[in-house]
Amino acid sequence: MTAFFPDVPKINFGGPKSRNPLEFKHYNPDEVVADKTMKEHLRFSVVYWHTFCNPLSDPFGVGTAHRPWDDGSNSVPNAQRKAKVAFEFFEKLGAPFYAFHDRDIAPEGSTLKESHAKLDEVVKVLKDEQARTGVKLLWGTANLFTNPRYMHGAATSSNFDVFAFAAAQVKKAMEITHELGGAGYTFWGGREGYSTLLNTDMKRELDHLGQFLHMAVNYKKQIGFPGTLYIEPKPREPTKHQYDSDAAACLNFLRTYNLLPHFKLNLETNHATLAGHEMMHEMEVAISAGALGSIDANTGDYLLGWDTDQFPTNIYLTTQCMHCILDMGGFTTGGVNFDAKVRRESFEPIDLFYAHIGGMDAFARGLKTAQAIITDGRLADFVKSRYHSWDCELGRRIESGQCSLGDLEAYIVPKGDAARNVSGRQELLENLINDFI
Ligand code: XLS
Ligand code: NI
Ligand code: NI
Repeated sequence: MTAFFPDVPKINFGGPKSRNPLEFKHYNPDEVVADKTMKEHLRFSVVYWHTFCNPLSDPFGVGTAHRPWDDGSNSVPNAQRKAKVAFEFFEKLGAPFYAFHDRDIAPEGSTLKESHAKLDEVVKVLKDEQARTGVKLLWGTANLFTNPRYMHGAATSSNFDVFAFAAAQVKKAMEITHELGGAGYTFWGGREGYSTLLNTDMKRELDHLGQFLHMAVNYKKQIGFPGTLYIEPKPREPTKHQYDSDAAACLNFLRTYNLLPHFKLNLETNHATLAGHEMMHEMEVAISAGALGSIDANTGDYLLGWDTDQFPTNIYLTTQCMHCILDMGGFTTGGVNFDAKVRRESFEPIDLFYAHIGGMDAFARGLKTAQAIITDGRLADFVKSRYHSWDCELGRRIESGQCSLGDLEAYIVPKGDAARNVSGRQELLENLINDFI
């Protein structure tokens, strides 16, 4: 292990009584919860972009991040060194996965060909480091939003050449993801949306996006990439109207263009908040469609209206997330991916450790709490019994599509009125959850 973080030892489990900020209090990777170890349940992943590339700037000031290993150049050796820093971080933290955009890991060249070549130089180092440490790639993606060429979007750009450029960039990003054994590949819409309909042919842009994704599906088959393709919904930011604004909008888009069999969703907490939903709502929408793949674990600030991407520390939130995940039978290719960044004031390298340790502990507690709620069974029993009246002959006929309005009229008219309602007991259930937290 090289020593870019000389003051940080391997992070171990110290237990709930530990007061050492460089120990886990709750995340004990080998501890079994129900049927699997915590490590297998949670599949933690560190994001390259926020953790190793984000200078911590904001609209009012330049970056504050102190990153002694970064010489500030756009050179390949600087990127290769950063790759080693990243793997020392993953290893010390005990994170089994990581995720990147093409432009996080290597600088962009002056032509696409040059950019591809630079990528290859860094991928070699990533491959060696993966082999050395056993850390795996959760998913890769292409950055189709930072470069000014993408001002009008990428797959929805009004400029055909930009569409072609984006396609070639995705092709290469899929290739390197495959080469690195990635478990998935993500499409976040970036600038796929619009600011004003005065200059926008919405239908034509959506048709282009549909075809773009079909080409990606075909290429996945062509190269034999076994990973899952994900779409990551997000509303409003950066464009006013993002096409992939929330889980329901994504599912509708995927169904319209016959893409649903090929994609799952990667849901991010802060994006749910911006869409005016709770994360749990987004997760249930995806699960109902059999399309929840992975989560970008972070949290927003309810007083700030933008994607602040903070580390999740709220046990109520992590419990809800893990309850959904356990209910659907756990992750397959997905994981808990910390798409989160330290605050601008937390500029020292060690803050990156504190942030991730806290997020991992919060999810470990969420996992244990959710499992305890499931084992207890009262919550699930309540929901089941709430629909008890449907467990009748006519109910079964409706649910299997074999009932008419006339049948229902014949049933209800002799009764005169519907049976009395029973309480939804929201407060009792909220108290029940708090018994476990
Ligand atoms: C931005 C998104 C982005 C994706 C990957 O808000 O969360 O970081 O996760 O492109
Ligand atoms: Ni994200
Ligand atoms: Ni985000």
